[in-house]
Amino acid sequence: MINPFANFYRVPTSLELLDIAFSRAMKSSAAVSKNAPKILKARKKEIKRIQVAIKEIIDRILKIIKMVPIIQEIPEFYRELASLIVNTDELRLTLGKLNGILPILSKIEKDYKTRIKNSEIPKEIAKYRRAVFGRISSIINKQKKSLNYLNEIRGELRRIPSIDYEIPSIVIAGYPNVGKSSLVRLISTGKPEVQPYPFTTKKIIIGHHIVEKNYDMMKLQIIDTPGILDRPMSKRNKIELQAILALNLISDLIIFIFDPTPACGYDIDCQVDLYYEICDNFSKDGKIPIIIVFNKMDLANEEEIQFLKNKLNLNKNDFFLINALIKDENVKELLEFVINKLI
Ligand SMILES: Nc1nc2c(ncn2[C@@H]2O[C@H](COP(=O)(O)OP(=O)(O)OP(=O)(O)O)[C@@H](O)[C@H]2O)c(=O)[nH]1
Ligand SMILES: [Mg+2]
Repeated sequence: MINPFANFYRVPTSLELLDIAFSRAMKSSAAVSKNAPKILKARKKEIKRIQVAIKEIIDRILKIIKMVPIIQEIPEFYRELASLIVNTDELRLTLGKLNGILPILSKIEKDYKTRIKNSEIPKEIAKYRRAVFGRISSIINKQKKSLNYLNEIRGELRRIPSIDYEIPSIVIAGYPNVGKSSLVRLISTGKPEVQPYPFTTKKIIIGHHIVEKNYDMMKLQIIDTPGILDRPMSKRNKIELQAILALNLISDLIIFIFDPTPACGYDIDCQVDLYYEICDNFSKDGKIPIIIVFNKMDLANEEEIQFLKNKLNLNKNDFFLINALIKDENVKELLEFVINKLI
């Protein structure tokens, strides 16, 4: 499904909104016969200006409101992810405020139309129109913050990746700095940043892996996630919680990556505890397979591998030992195993 925020385009500033509305209004012309009395011409001209200005603003505000999806109506993954990235309550409130000015604008239009219709003095009519423009300006200027806020958050929401619910998703998870993004780069079209320090990946990134099976081409989604620390859920930050969200809501299979060496900077016990937590919470009673990968085999010595293996009570065939920087036989074996589990 395409990211529901994909159509959240740039919002005009309050100044732009007023500029457009007033310049359109002043360029407008009312259809009135040449021979009509002066007072009638003045009424028609000013009423038209008021109508055009208010319609322009109402249309543009409605367009803004419509291009933001209703948070409660979008799929849970997007809803939860959006609420980790921005304050969705504030977003809802902001749209509500914008919506709230529409009836006020309509009422101003109605009130002043009546006044103009009842006036017999051309100067007074022009004064009424100027009064309307003044009221519009003050209403829209009060929305300056709201409009700016929408522009501030829209980029982040639009950058949420689109998930295809029809194709299998493999979530790569583990402690920070263990080599998750390196593996995603190696086996998919996704090109997340790789750095020798933790928390390089700060959001969910999706790559694809194409598989040929029985002459059919199939796509898998390979999902890179931020590193997660072994700590209570309530203590996890919004970056870690994005990884938890992917594990919980979009994984068909999880690859859990361990770094058996000291290179990642985190000790084995913490990584093991996190692994067990993920098994307990996200394997969905075994329906979601969790594949164990020991990474950085080029750095790991025999003792480090044995130590981790013993900690997890594993046999030789229960895990894959890889170097996430090289697509060698081990990585190919891992991929084959994963593909057979999924399709
Ligand atoms: N020697 C060696 N280095 C590796 C291997 N895999 C990853 N690295 C290095 O480990 C560091 C971290 O790699 P990333 O792929 O960014 O790790 P990550 O798990 O995505 O890290 P975060 O996004 O911060 O959680 C980088 O310097 C990588 O080059 C490996 O198999 N062998
Ligand atoms: Mg990463």
